[in-house]
Amino acid sequence: MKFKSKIKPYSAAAGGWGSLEATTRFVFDSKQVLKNMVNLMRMNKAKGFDCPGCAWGDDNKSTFSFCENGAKAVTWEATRRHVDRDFFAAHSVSRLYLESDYFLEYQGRVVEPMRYNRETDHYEPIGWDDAFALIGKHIKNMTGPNQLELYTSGRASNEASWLYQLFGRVLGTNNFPDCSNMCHEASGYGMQQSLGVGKGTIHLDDFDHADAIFVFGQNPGTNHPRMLHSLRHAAEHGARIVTFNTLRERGLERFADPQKPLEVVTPLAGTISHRYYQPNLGGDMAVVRGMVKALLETHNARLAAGKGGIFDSEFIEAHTQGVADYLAEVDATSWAFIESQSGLSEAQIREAAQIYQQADNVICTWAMGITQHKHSLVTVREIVNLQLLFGQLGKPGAGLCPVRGHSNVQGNRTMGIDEQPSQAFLDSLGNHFDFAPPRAHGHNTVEALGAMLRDEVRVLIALGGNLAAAAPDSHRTEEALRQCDLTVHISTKLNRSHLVTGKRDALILPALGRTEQDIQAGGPQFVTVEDSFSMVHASEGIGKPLFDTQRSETAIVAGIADAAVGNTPTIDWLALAGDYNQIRDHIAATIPGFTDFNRKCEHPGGFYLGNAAAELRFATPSGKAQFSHAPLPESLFPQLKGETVPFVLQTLRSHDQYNTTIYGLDDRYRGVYGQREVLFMNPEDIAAAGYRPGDLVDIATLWNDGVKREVFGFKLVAYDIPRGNLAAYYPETNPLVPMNSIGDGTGTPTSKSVPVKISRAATRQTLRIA
Ligand SMILES: Nc1nc2c(c(=O)[nH]1)N[C@H]1C(S)=C(S)[C@@H](COP(=O)(O)OP(=O)(O)OC[C@H]3O[C@@H](n4cnc5c(=O)[nH]c(N)nc54)[C@H](O)[C@@H]3O)O[C@H]1N2
Ligand SMILES: Nc1nc2c(c(=O)[nH]1)N[C@H]1C(S)=C(S)[C@@H](COP(=O)(O)OP(=O)(O)OC[C@H]3O[C@@H](n4cnc5c(=O)[nH]c(N)nc54)[C@H](O)[C@@H]3O)O[C@H]1N2
Ligand SMILES: [Mo]
Repeated sequence: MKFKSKIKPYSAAAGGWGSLEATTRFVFDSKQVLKNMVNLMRMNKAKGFDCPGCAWGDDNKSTFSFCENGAKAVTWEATRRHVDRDFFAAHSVSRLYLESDYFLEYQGRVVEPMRYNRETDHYEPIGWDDAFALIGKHIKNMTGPNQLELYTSGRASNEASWLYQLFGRVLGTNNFPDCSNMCHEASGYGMQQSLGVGKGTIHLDDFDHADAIFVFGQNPGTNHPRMLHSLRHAAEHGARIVTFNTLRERGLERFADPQKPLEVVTPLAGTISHRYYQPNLGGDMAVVRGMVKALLETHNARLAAGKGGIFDSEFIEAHTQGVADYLAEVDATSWAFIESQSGLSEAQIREAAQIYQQADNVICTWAMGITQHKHSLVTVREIVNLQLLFGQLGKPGAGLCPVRGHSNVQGNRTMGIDEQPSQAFLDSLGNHFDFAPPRAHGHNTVEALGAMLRDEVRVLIALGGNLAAAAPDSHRTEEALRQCDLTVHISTKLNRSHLVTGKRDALILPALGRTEQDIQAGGPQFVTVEDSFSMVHASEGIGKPLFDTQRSETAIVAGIADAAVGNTPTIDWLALAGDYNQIRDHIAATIPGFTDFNRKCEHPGGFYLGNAAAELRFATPSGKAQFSHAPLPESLFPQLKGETVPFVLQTLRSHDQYNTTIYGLDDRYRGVYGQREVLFMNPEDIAAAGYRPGDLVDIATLWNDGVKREVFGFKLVAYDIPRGNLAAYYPETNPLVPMNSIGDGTGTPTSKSVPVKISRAATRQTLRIA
């Protein structure tokens, strides 16, 4: 494939014609125009399927409840392109390995189960029964249940993931590494520690009642486009939106609603951000600390003047613990340190604090810019602290909103895809099915890879996702996967993980997608998912599957479980897969909040799972919301023991990708076209280092373990980013993220702060063909 590459800054608003044009181009390109249009119209409506894009909530009000990137996700899935046995016969695995991630997925849907033949280096067809039997055999050959790793990517439905976790636990392991371990772990654990609940506390319509919305480290224009509607709407109603983002992101500046034709053709495009601040990578905890420092001064000054303070003392008194320790820590943090770590001036931080103070109701939202650092957990807790000081919880228009990634990643956790399940959950599972679930914690993603590298893992099963490309330290990750005896990928599309095969066997099992009809023995089935706002709702595919050899994820999981553990006295796996209502009845019996699950699914728009913290009930040891009082980190890279770090690199998404799925080579809002190996850099940094925009550089990680981590030939793009900070796309830069560089208390790879140096590209040594 040949692409014309150019760099051309984008000047229009986000959304608008650009996005309509891009959406229609995708819909019409995909050769299934009619089917695609029908799909789009039903997406996120009361009857139809849940958008497989992001986990933003649905209001079910507008006719076309979709966005450009949701349209891409759907058309990418509902393509007629496919990789069949002829394709695999024509291309060896070693040959395919040289291709780009874009090329691999572009080949289309996986058709039938395939088994790797090491002799010929080709994948060959295998029947479903034989595939299940092979997995069963490998699992029975294991000498302990923890030699199995069960990875999950956040698209899997509640039904499939609940069955999957039951299978693992019946077998005896809690090894459930998942994409969440690389994603929002800090939000879950941080909020759990502070509030006793690891989920967002607001409803979608709280955005209509907020006076201020603070958006930290996320790029909704690309990754949660429907959130722009909520922000836009809030701004129209007078809410002030304050953005903290290292990069200037177009979608956070101006937005024209592509579903409102007038906005697209007139200058009605709305300003999104009232203020836009660009902190250093990893600087947000210092930003919030500074805001609280400024607010504390005001509070104390007012108290000294005999006026009431500005903190919500009643709320603090009634519902929280630990405020004194926290405020002492704030007091002890100097402005000089806050400024140097945040990269913002005291004046900027005071200005943000003032906007916060002037608002009655405040929502804080965040995503990967907050969660993929070493100190992410305490950063999340710092944001919670700020909200607690002002009682911004348990009232309309206020609260905490970690904006999730994958469309059902939150639901997966609710269903028990968790390497650290609660004892209460295990008790309920054990009682219901009369068995003894394993109690010891299992592996998260990085720990699973470590166990593979130590040759402790025999079988890896992946329910969706693309672990080889999504995980850090690509070369070591691949080495890890190759240590397993058997790798099994339950996938919709060809991807890199299929080409990094287990020592003895590798299988690709073709799954139906969210958009497709799912017919089982008991008739047509629907599944359920949970969004970022704890709304659970049904999702029913409407497209006819391309091939009758593709199976639903739930059926595949049941087939594996049946072959590996057989029927237990109380579990008939295949019968469960024949009728998902039965699975939902078991979910109702084992997971809080799901009583009467099947009946509740009939409710259009779904049902709310509830959130105790939002009702000011805190399941913490003290029964109160807990202020944290962590100091700001001395350094973002203590491992480097003071070594000079010339640049900090973040690895992020372009507009034309869904994680490791690359839809195209453009990043429209950032003005990049036809290429992905680019490095965004401050123009003064470019000049100071003696380069010019367009020059090619190599990037190398500075780390403490002697391992060389480099990528080659990245084109410099001058960009509005603070000096010393860099950005480049994931997954091309995953080789740079050290596997042992993880968040404290989260285990999440530090994909948003990689210490690097750059040098002029010596030779262009790209491993993969674009
Ligand atoms: N179309 C599309 N939608 C998606 C995805 C996709 O790939 N494509 N992925 C899904 C998934 S799994 C997830 S988790 C989400 C990801 O959604 P995002 O978190 O928006 O994803 P990233 O592209 O990683 O963007 C991180 C943003 O945070 C900023 N940032 C990075 N580091 C810092 C920092 O230290 N401080 C501050 N203040 N800002 C920082 C970056 O400049 C960038 O704007 O989106 C989900 N939705
Ligand atoms: N450097 C760096 N690394 C990162 C990140 C980063 O910001 N920087 N972000 C991290 C984050 S937030 C996440 S969530 C992870 C994502 O990690 P993963 O979830 O593992 O990766 P995806 O790219 O979303 O997975 C794409 C594959 O999923 C399969 N698939 C798609 N739809 C379906 C389906 O409906 N069913 C099944 N069974 N399979 C399906 C397709 O075969 C496709 O190739 O990556 C993480 N890695
Ligand atoms: Mo994610």
